[in-house]
Amino acid sequence: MGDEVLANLKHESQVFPPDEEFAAQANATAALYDEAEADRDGFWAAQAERLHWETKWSRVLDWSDAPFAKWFVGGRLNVAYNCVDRHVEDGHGDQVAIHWVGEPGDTRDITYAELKDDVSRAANALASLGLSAGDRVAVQLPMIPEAIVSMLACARLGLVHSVVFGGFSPAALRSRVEDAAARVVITSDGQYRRGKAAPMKANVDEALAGAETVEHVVVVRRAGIETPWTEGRDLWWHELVDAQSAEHTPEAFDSEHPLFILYTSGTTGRPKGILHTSGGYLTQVAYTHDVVFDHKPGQDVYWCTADIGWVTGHSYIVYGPLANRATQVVYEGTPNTPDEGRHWEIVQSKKVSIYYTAPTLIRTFMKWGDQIPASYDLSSLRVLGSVGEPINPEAWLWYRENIGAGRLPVVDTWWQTETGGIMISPLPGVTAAKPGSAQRALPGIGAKVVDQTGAEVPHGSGGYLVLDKPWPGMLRGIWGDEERYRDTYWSRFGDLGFYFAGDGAKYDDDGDVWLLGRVDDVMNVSGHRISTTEVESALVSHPTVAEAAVVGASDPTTGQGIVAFVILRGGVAEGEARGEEAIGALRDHVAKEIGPIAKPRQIMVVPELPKTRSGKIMRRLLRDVAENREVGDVTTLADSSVMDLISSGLKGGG
Ligand code: 6R9
Repeated sequence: MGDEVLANLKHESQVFPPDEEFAAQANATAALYDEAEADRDGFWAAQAERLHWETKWSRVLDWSDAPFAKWFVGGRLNVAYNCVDRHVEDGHGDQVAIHWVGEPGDTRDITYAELKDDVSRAANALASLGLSAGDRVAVQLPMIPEAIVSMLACARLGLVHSVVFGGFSPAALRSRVEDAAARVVITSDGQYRRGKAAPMKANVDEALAGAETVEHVVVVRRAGIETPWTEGRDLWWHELVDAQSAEHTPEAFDSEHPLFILYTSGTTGRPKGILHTSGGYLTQVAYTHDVVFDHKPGQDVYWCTADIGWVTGHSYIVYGPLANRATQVVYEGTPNTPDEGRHWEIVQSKKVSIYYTAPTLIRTFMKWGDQIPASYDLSSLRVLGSVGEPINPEAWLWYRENIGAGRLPVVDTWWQTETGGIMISPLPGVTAAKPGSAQRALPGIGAKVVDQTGAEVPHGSGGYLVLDKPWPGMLRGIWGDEERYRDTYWSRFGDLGFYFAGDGAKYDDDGDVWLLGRVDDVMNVSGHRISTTEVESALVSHPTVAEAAVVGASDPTTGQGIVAFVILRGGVAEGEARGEEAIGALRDHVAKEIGPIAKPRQIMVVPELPKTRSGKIMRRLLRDVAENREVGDVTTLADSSVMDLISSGLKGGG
């Protein structure tokens, strides 16, 4: 296992205790952990009271048919009513729900009262197409208000939405539409990306050629570009929706009524349609959005930079924040349009107080330079969040220092499409934060690090992350594939009943959890388990390195050898750093930071790293390069030309 090695790996020794003033006003308290431990069902019942239930549940959890859970059994609610109408009824109709910022500079402020009207009209429109509860609707839209309105309109009618990221190919959309047998697709004529209007509807048409289940395509006019049209099937949003009544009475659905399907890529084969349901999911996202971000309705301005095509957008743009009556920023475009200060300009002008983003973007900001955020007024910020991959201590510290004025709480939130909501995270105002660690399962959540046999590993050791107790936001299955659900998540540890997350993790000496990346990203060098993430962290902590990706390449003597791909920081002359000497210095630096065992066999300087559209580095492709193989399937890359750039750069530059 190499546990000794892990135990010896360098820990970031800095700890940041919570600010007293912050702690005094924090939503979370240390007592929550004990309360949840003493009576888990009672704890979750109390969290469910955050919502409006048309009929109250009779039982908190039914786990008798594990791994198929039922939460808040017998309860009935309408998810959209909880996210919109009740805030209007409570007298907050004039509060802004969404400060929308379009990429070209157009803006829209939408109050809760307006959102209620918009969602009601859209629900009436979908109902007029003959859709009824349980039917599936695919949504492929850019980050425009209609995306959120569409999701809520589905929820209001009990329709199951399947949002497909706007950057996905026609083939990817088609397989998702077919798998879910969607009856309607909602899309737009085009989308703005880096200052240009790119077609979207044309791709949808390509995807739908011969797709038999789709009766209608509803098209939002966003880019004003010429759009191919299929008479009878295609309908303009503004013609269909705007004409509808703004009155719509929401119907209550069973707590376990399906809310959405969201496809996520597995390690192999076709994407899995992760199924989420209503009452438990909404309870968990509302609870976590409240305690993890310390959200104060009516006071905070919240901004999650994810796209609604990913689970983070579902749970922390749409359902959690709206259930909690947030005022939030929704931004349509890329972070460097028109320039690299775009996010900070938005924080400054909208007075954003809670900012939630991904490590890959934080490292990009680092690469762009400290002077960019420094030239904006970021004093409205009070909580910073991170999600999507392990955040290296260097990026964490940069984030706190440069965005958080050296004092704001940073919450590193671990969770997955499958978990529905945040599972492991510090609590601001409660937790003494450690840069790079997600630290501890939230109150009500059970997580453990175990070895191959399922036995919990001692402090200072690593293994697999498992979730050992059911949780309200958990996936209820894989759409149409019960067996795959059992096999993928529940079979690894036999009868122990653990959910296998697919992530490696370790406990530090205090028992705090450090995520080490996907299990398939954990390298095995001479029988020692070394995380790609820790080597990446070490590399990024060197002043010449902006971003690094590390893979384990097969090696005849050691099993795997460590191969690193690095992007250099702006100021460093390429020729200079490419030299033998500079690469030697980086290898020594890693040896110094982690130990000689972690010294990369090879370091390659590259201009870009291959990333998926959600910003995850595709190490599989880098392994192909490291092992001198032909590069594999690049279709899920955000930019498929990146691999050519890397390969040609290596040939050219040696
Ligand atoms: C929310 C989301 C899930 C995978 C997960 C893990 C990685 C996400 C993380 C993190 C370390 C964090 N991940 N957050 N790893 N620290 N704070 O990203 O969902 O797209 O399904 O990805 O992302 O590997 O297993 P999803």
